[in-house]
Amino acid sequence: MYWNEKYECIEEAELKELQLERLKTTVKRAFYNVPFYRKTFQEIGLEPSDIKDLNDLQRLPFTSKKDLRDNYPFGMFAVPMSEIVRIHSSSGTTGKPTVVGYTRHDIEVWSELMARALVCGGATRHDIIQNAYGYGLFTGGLGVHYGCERLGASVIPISGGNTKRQIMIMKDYKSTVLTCTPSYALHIAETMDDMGVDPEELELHHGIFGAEPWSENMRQEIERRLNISAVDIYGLSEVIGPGVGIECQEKDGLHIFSDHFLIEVIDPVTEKPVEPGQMGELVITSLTKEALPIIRYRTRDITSIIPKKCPCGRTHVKVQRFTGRTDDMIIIRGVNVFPSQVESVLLEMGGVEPHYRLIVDRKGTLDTLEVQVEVSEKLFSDKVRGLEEFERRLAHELESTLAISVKVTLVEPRTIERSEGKAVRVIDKRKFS
Ligand code: DLL
Repeated sequence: MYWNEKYECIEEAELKELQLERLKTTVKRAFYNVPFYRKTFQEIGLEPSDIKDLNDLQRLPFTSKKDLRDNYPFGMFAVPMSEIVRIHSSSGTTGKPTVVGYTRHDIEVWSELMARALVCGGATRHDIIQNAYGYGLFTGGLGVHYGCERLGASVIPISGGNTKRQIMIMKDYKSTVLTCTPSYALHIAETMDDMGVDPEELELHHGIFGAEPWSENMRQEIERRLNISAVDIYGLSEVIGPGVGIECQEKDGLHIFSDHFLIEVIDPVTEKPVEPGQMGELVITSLTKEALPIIRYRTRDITSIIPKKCPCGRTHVKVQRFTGRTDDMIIIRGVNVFPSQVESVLLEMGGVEPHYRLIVDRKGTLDTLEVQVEVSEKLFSDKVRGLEEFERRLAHELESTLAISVKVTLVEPRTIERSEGKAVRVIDKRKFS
């Protein structure tokens, strides 16, 4: 089922034409209204009229998070403040946050994209959607909320946190769709267990989870524990918020809404495009945004283009689920490690809970990686000998996947902090020494 079949299933030639026309408008808007863009274009001698076909995208300069920070708070806006009807900001933990703005039309486009995303993810106007993404400066809460209203579903604007109340409301209001981060979905499932609530008794049937990386194994775990079907939704404040892309019912990669965003996947070092199917950094150009046109934004998110038609009928380009970000990739003795790789191995093994933490440190000149993971209640009650053996097996599995030595520490159930939003998986002590 589609929300907007005309655009979601648009024919390739027609899509390209639309993209080109919109790219030209966006480039003009940026050049004439944002001093930052005018300066970076002029530095390379580029005029908006030089954009003649879609390949010319590659002549445009990149935009980075630093550029947004340098123009803090409103320097990247292409419209006067009187045209701005909403302000959000990114959840960045280091340095100044990045601030983003929306015109009334931007909010309309965003609501339309989120309505599309919800339908693509399995929701209909008959659903009762419990929206447990945080409301506030974070784009998750309000972004999903407006999409639910556009769709005509009943949205419960519960926001994140207060987990027992979430479950009570889920039961009493008969919520059918849950939207939140995957780590919070898992926390809800665990709390349900504690409260003796059986997911079979609930009406919940779909989950739309994103805002952080999660593995295929984690999907299966959440689906099993909540007795639902779960899809992955992607987005980022700098580009619009949630609703840049989402999985369809095929659950095999995320469609990026190509009538509103142009994507490239580049090698982060050479900055050249990689072949379809090859991993690289996702770069996004907005095609319809008024307040904050964004040109070739370096997302730092790692994925690859799936060079196949999707059986769902949507023609928009698909990307692989995200393995992480170039900046949450940890380099240990020269080897690149993503928390999501660790997650996959842990869940594959069984006997542990999907609550884990990576502690990176340096002993002398040598980097060390410790993986702390909670054991299941059952395993924990086994003899210590059994646990030691299990620790060794886990370390062995991790070492063969990551190709570095790993110390595994099994910790008691419920000792790793739970998240109500984005989970923090890595503690890198090297940065503080
Ligand atoms: O996280 C927007 C969002 C809200 C997306 C709700 C999905 C659902 P930011 O706080 O600006 O915006 O963070 C954006 O989060 O660059 C990725 O690194 C990460 N991220 C978002 N979705 C996914 C996902 C929102 N599905 C940053 N898989 C992005 C992996 C994701 N990482």
